[in-house]
Amino acid sequence: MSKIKNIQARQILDSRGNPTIEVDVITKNNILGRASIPSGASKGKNEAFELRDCNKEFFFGKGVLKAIKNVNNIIAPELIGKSILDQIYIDKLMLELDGTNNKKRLGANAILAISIATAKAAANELKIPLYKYIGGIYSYLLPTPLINIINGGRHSNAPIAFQEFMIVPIKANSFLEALQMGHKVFYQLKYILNKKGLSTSVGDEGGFSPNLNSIEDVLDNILEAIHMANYEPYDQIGIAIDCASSEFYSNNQYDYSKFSKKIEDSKKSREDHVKYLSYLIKKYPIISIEDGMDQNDWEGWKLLTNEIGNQIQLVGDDLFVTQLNKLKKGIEKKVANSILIKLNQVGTLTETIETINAAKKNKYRNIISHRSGDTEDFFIADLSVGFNIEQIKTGSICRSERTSKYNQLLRIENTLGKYSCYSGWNFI
Ligand code: 2PG
Ligand code: MG
Repeated sequence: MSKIKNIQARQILDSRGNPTIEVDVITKNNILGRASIPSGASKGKNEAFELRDCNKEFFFGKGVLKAIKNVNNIIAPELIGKSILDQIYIDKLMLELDGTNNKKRLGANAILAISIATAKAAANELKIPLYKYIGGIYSYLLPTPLINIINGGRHSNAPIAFQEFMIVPIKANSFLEALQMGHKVFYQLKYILNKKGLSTSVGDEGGFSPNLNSIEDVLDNILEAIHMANYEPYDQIGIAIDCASSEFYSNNQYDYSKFSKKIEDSKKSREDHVKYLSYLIKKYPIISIEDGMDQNDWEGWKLLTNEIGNQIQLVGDDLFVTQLNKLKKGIEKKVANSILIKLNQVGTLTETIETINAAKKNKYRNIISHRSGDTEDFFIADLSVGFNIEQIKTGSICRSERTSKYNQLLRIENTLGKYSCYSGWNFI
């Protein structure tokens, strides 16, 4: 059984050009596991702590040299000599070393980089694909991608209150076919926007960020693209949105005008905001809404879930921050019916898996997710297949940090061959 020989941390850049941490875990047999950590722009308040240097002279304070020091000086000496296969033990040991409830001392970015690099080194050591190391021999499900095509909110400077508009290939025979469907709609949309003289430059997650007039204007354009691509809305392609409501909730109001100065977009009470979402799902083929309500507006979440929770997928992102205790509260209060899984919201692989399992047990759907600032690391692709997770949200079909995940899923599908299965959609 191979042991950890060395751990090395360094600073690299993420897709927004901001610093992030990369860690190499090296075994006695000189086998390498390497991981880099993404970073969010619209972060949940209760996310695990991302340690940054806060030195304004160095990358505007975003440097991660303190996190690197913690890896090299505090964590590495404790882990060297430990078995590479003891993932749970290694994760728990790091939690003990940190000793805080949100990883504030060592940094969730430092801890998670080691956690993921450890799993990768173990898979490499055993010479088995990562997804099989994580999930075992019954890992075969290729997730349905929620493909980002329009970026608003904090992810672009388009005047659109909601953060993400995605298309969901519902009926496809394979992951490859699902991507091809997404590709077709994406380029039809580009054509439509071009023709209207609107910008086709892309936002942080690779979706377009055009100067459209309203949320409904966005949805109309997407619908037009789905039709032009010759797909049946609902039956073949659905729409998913991430309102990222916490970003525009203040003083008990949902203030759409924070990102949009258009006349239609105004301040809405909790009740009116729910009514509007409920109106949107009647008018458009929307099958999933993420963060429909603010992260602390549990009353609003209850209202929304009672109103439309039996019709569509309601996903808690900022609400649950991938953390077991938050998910448990949601299950208890019967709010939302799905959870977004972002490893760096919680900070270790072990805790992430605990949350995934609790969601499965309680019939909440898991959606594995990237962050808006991401890297070329495609670990989440293997994680999703490893646990047969039905959906993945990993951006548009352009920008290499997004396509790296899709490409790994294509590799896995190709390797599994006839034993693979495309997830599709069976919610309603
Ligand atoms: C989200 C994510 C990812 P961020 O809100 O779901 O799309 O954005 O990484 O900025 O939190
Ligand atoms: Mg979100």
